[in-house]
Amino acid sequence: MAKLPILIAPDPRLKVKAQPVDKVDDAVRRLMDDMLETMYAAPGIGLAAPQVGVAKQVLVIDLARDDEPKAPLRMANPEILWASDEKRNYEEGCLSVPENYAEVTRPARVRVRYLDHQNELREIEADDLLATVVQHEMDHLSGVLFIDHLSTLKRGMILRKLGKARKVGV
Ligand code: K1U
Ligand code: ZN
Repeated sequence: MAKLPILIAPDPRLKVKAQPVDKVDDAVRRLMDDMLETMYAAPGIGLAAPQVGVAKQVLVIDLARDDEPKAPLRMANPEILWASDEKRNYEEGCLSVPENYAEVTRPARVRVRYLDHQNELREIEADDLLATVVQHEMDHLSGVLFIDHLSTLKRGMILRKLGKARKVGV
């Protein structure tokens, strides 16, 4: 497994629409495992392939706490089949928008269909934090960042801060 560099906004590769995979083969499985290693090292609770510069519809999530056994979810070509009318607000973060957090409103529950690491078609109903994180990661596959859900003013402030930090090499 390999730890991959994580792209930081406003990198244009974060705005690209990812392509579906034909099947989950050894190369996609390796990407999923490298993404998990990268996510655990960051540390984070989710990661989407565009964040490591790969424009493929692949994401990983692990919501297990430090004192719990690892519980990785590996998804390719995820699709939302159903979303609840009920909404949930959550203060989101993003490894590609470091040190910035903001409340985002999303459906509280979603049913998601995806290919797992063995190329098996699966469906899950996600609620609570899993619903938030899976929607955040699926946004990455469409070139959308959590800051795109904020006002133009707030997004501009965050992007300017990140631009300044990049110039001074923070
Ligand atoms: O960049 C990413 O997409 C990962 C992101 C996932 C996420 C977090 C919160 C709400 C929505 C999506 C992160 O993992 S940010 C880091 C983080 O939340 C965290 C890190 C260590 C322990 C617990 C949480
Ligand atoms: Zn993110």
